[in-house]
Amino acid sequence: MVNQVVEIFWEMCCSEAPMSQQTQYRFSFGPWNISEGADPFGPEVRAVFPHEEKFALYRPLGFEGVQFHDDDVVPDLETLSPDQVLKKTATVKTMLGNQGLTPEFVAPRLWFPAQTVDGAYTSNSAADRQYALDRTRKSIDIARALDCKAVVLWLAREGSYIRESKNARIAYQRLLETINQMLDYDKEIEIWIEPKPNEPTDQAYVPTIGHAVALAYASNDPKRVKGLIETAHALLAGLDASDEMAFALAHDKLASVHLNDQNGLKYDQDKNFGGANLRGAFNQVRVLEEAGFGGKGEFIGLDVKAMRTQQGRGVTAHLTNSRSLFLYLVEKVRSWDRIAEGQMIEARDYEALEFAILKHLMGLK
Ligand code: XUL
Ligand code: MN
Repeated sequence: MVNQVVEIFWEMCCSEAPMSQQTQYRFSFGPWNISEGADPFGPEVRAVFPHEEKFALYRPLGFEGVQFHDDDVVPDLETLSPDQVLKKTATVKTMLGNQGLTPEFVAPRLWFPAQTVDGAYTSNSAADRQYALDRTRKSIDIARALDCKAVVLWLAREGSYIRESKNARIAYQRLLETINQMLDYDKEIEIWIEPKPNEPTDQAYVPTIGHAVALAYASNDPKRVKGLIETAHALLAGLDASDEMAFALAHDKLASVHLNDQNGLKYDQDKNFGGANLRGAFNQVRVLEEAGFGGKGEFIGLDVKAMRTQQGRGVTAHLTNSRSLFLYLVEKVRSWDRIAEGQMIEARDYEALEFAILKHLMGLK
C-alpha cells in the first residue's frame, strides 16, 4: 500500500522530468560579474581590463553564455549612428564566435543616463519616456544583430522614492504599453523581466515574478514575455527564491535565472550561490532540476560579485565556486532518496523529512 502511494506520488511530482534524462547544464554570466571591486564607498581595487579579455576567460571557467547590457556590446552607443552601432555589434559577434560563446540576452542599461533620473518608461516626463523607448529599440537592434533572441528588463528606476511623486496606476499602464511597443517593434524578440523590489528606488513597480507574469499575460503576445528570477531579489522581497521559480515554471514563464545569495534584508549583496543559505540553494536547484529547466537550452545564469578583498587581475573564483556549488547540489538532488521522501510525506512526518534533508546535505546517512 505504502509503495503504491509512493508510486502515485512519484508520478505526480516527478514524472514530467524523469531523473534519467539528466540535464546537461549550461552556465552564463555578464562581464560586470568580473568586477574591479568598486562599491558606493570606494573606487576600484583591482585593475580594469577589457571585455575581450573577459570573453577569453568564459570557456576555460566552464561558461558558454554571455549576458550583456547594451553598452557592454557597444560602448558609447548614444554617440554612434545606427550603422556604427551595427558595425561594432558585428565585431563583438565575431569575437564571441571565435571563443565559442553564445549571447544569452541584451539589457538596455536604463539606469545610467541623465534622462532616467526619475524613471525611464514610467518617468513623469514624456521626453524622458521617449528616450527610454528609443534606447530600448536600440538594444533590440543590438540583440538581433548578435543573433540573440532576448532582451532583459531590469526595471531599475521604475518606482518611486516617495509615493506621492508618481501615479503608480498610470506607471503600470505605461510599463504594459512599453512592453507592447517592444513586441510590436520586433516580431521575434522575447522580453524577460527581472523583478527586484527595491534598490535603487525605495519601492519598485515590478517587485516579484507575480507582477512580471501578470504583465506577460496582459501583453499583446504573452508567449514572448517571460521572467528572469534572481535569488537575492526574491529574498529582498521577503520571498523564497525556489517558490518564486516554481511559480514561474508552473506558468512556463521562467526564461533564465540569476543565482546568487543574500544575507538578510540589506543592500543587494550578490553573494556566491549558497554562500548564505545552503538549504535555500538546494531547494532552488531541486525546483529547477525537477522541472527539467535547462533542457531546452536555458542557461543557469550567475549574478555573483567578487569580494572587494580579493586580489589579482580578473578574479573569478566567485564564479567557478558558485558553478561548482550548483553542480554539487544537482548531485544532492539526484541522489536524494525519493522513495523515503514519499514515505515521510505520506506519513506526514515532516520532522523526519527535514532532518533527513539536513543529514543529506551534510553527507550523513
Ligand atoms: C541588479 C541586477 C542587474 C541585472 C542586469 O540588481 O541584478 O545586474 O541583473 O543588469
Ligand atoms: Mn541580476
